[in-house]
Amino acid sequence: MLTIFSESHRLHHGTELKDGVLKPSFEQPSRADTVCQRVISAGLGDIIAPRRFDRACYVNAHSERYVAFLESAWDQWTAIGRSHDALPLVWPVRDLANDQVPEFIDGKLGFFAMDAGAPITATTWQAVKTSADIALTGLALLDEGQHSAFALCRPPGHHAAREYMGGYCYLNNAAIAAQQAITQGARRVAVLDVDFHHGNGTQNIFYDRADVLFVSLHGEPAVSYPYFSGFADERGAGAGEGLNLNYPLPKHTRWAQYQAALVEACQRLRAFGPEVLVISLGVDTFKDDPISHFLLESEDYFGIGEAIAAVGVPTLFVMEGGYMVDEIGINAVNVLQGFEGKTR
Ligand code: OKP
Ligand code: ZN
Repeated sequence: MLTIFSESHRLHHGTELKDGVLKPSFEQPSRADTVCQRVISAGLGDIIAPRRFDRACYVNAHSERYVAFLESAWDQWTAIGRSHDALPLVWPVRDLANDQVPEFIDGKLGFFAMDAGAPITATTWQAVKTSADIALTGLALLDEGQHSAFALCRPPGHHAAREYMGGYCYLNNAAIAAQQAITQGARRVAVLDVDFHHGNGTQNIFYDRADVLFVSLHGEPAVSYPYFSGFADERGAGAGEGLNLNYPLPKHTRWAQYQAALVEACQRLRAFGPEVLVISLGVDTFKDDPISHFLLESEDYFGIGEAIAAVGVPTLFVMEGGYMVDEIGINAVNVLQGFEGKTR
């Protein structure tokens, strides 16, 4: 399997609030480098650079005004003399929600964000754009006849919705690739999200769509970020009714319980008959992950790959989460090797 990777991801490293204190984010450059090293040491296949794509490829999954905001936020932030990471501090909750984009940057940051977990620095946009281009390059490889590809994206994308960033995510790499497949003529595309956290952004983008099935396995919202989505009764709307499937799982979920949900999810994916399958590949379901609370072991990740292979569709793997442990490389590559038929 080919891997698409760029060192441009290192242009992004930010801060986040942890226990009420601003600290370096768990979402660190070393993550992608660890996974890349494992791709090499495991002999997964060649590593190639991303191609460049036009910004029009990000619009459709996202709105024009949101992409324009991401491109210009740092300049607006520094124009008034600020130099530390740009972070929002006020949000349009429930009764305050309307469709007016504020003029001032502090208002814009809140309007286009779900939380304070997506800091913007001077070079964030360059890294974010390259990450989306990595996913689009992976999709192009499937078009050109590859049965699978690994888009080693960083920053991740699945919390980014049509019009907001959050949870370390800016552009939704997996959704952009899925949308590109549709734009290029696919009638049905499916996205399976196995990151520990609910892929609220991907759900948001495709919620009313009949041509894209979204399926997510994740920690139950009562105790897991992002807390306000990922419930089993969120099943899609309008033409997309029944085409959004959430599998919330309890704290301390282990492989047997996870596998049962995954196998059922994969049957649903297969029944939909997609022409392309996009996987939001997070490995923060691992037992030692510092911000999550499932208990998967490294060898279980082969089983995730096997279950995905059983769907029998050309598959693009898009890297999402997995934090601060050496095993993120092992676990991500175990999924890819499990998909290729290697079992333990
Ligand atoms: C991104 B991805 C929990 C804080 C949560 C944001 C987590 C974003 C996860 N103590 N902060 O889905 O891996
Ligand atoms: Zn996650």
